[in-house]
Amino acid sequence: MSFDVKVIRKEFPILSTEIDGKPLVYLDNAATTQKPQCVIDSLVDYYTTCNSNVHRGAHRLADEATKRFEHARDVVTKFVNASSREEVIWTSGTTESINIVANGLSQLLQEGDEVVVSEMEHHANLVTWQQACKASGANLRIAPVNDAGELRVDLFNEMLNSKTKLVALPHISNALGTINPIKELIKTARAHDAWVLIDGAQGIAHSPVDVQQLDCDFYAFSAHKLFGPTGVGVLWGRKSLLEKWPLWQTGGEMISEVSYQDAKWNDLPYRFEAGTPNIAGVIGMGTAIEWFSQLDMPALQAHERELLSYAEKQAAALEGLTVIGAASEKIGVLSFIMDVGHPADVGFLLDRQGVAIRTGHHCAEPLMKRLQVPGTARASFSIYNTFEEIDVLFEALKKAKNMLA
Ligand code: C6P
Repeated sequence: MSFDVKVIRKEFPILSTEIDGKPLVYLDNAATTQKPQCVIDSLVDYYTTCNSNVHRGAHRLADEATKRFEHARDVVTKFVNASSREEVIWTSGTTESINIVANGLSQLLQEGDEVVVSEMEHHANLVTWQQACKASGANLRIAPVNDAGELRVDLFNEMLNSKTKLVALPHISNALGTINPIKELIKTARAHDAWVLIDGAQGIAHSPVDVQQLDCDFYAFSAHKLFGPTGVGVLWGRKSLLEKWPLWQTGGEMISEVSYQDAKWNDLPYRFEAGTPNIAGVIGMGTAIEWFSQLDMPALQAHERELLSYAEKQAAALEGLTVIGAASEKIGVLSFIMDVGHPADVGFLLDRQGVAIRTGHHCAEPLMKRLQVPGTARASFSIYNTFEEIDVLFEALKKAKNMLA
């Protein structure tokens, strides 16, 4: 299989947008990726041809909607190599996926138990556990990172003990791009009989994920960072654990029998899927993953690595720019500060030149404090970005620098 960035770009209509007459240079892919035409078409097609509720109707449209909806579950099952489709729970995204686990955990934790996270967490994988620990009297322990933004694996290992109930770590840091050695970390955690949740919001689009091989207990991700729609995502969980995990929401679909006084719960995966789901979103996610799966993953990874090293070379040559996050294993994320101005000013001036990046703490405020920066400007690359776009980024940064100086 081969990989041609020009061919890929043609599939994304938004990439031919202009901003104030300049071609859009979209470098905010860690926030959300753009959508290929086939994903947009699948949403339109669902609403145009078979809009209906799933699992309920006694009619043709409901059958077709249910068929497409459940097909998407099979697509995800294969994509992450889950051992059964019952392990794939639809959620509104990574945040809800983590909340389902944290809400259950808060009922299972006892005073003195420990939950371990890291200093590089997105708030979704931090505040959730803070709340679970507060509700139960458990202790939240934070594994440190070094100045390059890499997890201190030695200190993480020392932190685990017989009180560790759950370890929750990001596959890849959103703010810095650091790729964590999750296979090794999961192995250590499981040796202590701790459950492991991997926040896969960034990991899912940048490396193959095989949950059986990883041997974690939960893996959470969103469709929108994987070329799919917003408002939908997945909680993958080990079946034996999900079967006994405390309920999340109650209502329709998650029940098997109801009386005025009581109810019995449905089987997996529906047990965690109360109410009408995001049907179009789920179908669109399935299409996105089918589209992504036929690409050449090693070639995509090589392209992203080349984009990063090309950008890093230009960053090193631009006086006054400091890269934040120098992990040896990184995805295409260039987080930086400039000595002439605040990241927000840099972002504003880049936008005037058609370059879209994200600025601020990237929902990782404690990490910014740990690294002693007010926030960063973050350019994050995806499979459709080009070397020419990186040239435009650095031309725009030079102009921004002159304007701010
Ligand atoms: N990071 C970013 O710009 P949701 O919003 O539920 O789809 O994903 C939350 C989330 C959790 N963990 C990590 C590592 C993430 O990167 C994100 C989302 C975006 O970095 C938006 S804040």
